[in-house]
Amino acid sequence: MQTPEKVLLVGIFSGRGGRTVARESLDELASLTRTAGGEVVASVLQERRHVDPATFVGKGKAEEIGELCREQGIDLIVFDDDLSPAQARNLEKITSCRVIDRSQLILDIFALGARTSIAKAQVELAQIEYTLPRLKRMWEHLSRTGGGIGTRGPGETQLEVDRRRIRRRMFTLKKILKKVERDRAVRTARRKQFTQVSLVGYTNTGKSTLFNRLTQANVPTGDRLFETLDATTRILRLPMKERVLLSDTVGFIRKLPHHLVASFHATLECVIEADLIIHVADLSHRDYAEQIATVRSVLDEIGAKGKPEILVFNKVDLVSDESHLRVALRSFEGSIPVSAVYGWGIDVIRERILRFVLDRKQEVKLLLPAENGKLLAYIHRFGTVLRRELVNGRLEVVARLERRYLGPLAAYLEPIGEGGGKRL
Ligand SMILES: Nc1nc2c(ncn2[C@@H]2O[C@H](COP(=O)(O)OP(=O)(O)OP(=O)(O)O)[C@@H](O)[C@H]2O)c(=O)[nH]1
Ligand SMILES: [Mg+2]
Repeated sequence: MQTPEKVLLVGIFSGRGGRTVARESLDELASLTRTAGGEVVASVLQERRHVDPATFVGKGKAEEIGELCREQGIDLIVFDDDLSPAQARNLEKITSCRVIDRSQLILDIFALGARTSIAKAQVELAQIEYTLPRLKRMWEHLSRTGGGIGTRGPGETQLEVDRRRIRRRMFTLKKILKKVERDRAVRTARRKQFTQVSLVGYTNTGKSTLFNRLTQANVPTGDRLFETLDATTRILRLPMKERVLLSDTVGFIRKLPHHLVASFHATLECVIEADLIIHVADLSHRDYAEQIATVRSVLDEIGAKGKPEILVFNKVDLVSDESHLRVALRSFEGSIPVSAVYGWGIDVIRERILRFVLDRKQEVKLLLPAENGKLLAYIHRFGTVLRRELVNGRLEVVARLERRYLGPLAAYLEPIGEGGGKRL
């Protein structure tokens, strides 16, 4: 096996309270680095009110970092915040070390983990969009500093060639992904009658473990950030003959690169289209509240704002401090404590989903004429048939349907029980 690259992490903060947040973010950057196969040797946290436009941390600090890299034999420096192409270039020059930022690291992890063709195409698109502006700056820089006869021409030509090639590739990838989305749209239209429920949450909170628990699926899980990069959808059977579509998908993280969010549209579609969101948080993580806030802001960003949400606190088996659990449940009203691994609280989730489904539906009694093939097919397609019985040559059906599907059945509605029929 290859020896892991030795990595130095760099973060900045400003003001009171800024240090704690930056420290948490740096801890997370360390997990990301390990996920990408690096070994974190040291980290530098600097207080800084304004970033330096040329070197981000300031020239003096950059030189200090360079010194540290030489002493510790460091191969790679990872900055916790986005660097401009010029900053990255200047830092590499001063430190004589390879420099990347958090976005690049996350893109790298996604590239490592992408297995399906959709995930691969999405990651490649995000990477290209990240690289394109940097490529331009890089070539501009080369042609400027190189200068003189004989260097400018080929440099510029090469840039044009590279750009053209990359743009062509971008076009192809977008076309591939469009087609995937079109195919999905057709499938979606077909399954529209199902209530769609989507598991979302910070990365590594146990979404896939919970998904497998609920649906007996076999999605890979693991103690790794961004284990899941695709979307998987299964039918979830509920009590009272109800069914919904449940999806598991990619997790979120703070400072998620915008290019990734944009190019992962196909994977995030199940979240955007969901009628209900099951937000999975990891109660054993000390930053769980901050993670919940991050997930909610990413949901806003992808256009899934304001959807009904059930908040689930997973991994309660790891929490020995009861007051920690009490505080969480009190701060987040309506949240459900569970353990996906031990199967605790799973029935409560099922019941809550069922309640959501039933709230949108209405139980009706219908008296159908003898010739009822089409009507019956419609009821089966859009509703849940609870009972059927032949009464004087006509078919009596008790079914549960969402109100929006009751229109075409209005003429056949019968009163239920004593209180008379439910009005439309
Ligand atoms: N102790 C404990 N561990 C859990 C529980 N649920 C999940 N895990 C572990 O947490 C890790 C992450 O689980 P996953 O299901 O892969 O998490 P995920 O949210 O799908 O993660 P990503 O796909 O990477 O975003 C795995 O090692 C699981 O075994 C739980 O209830 N208790
Ligand atoms: Mg997962």
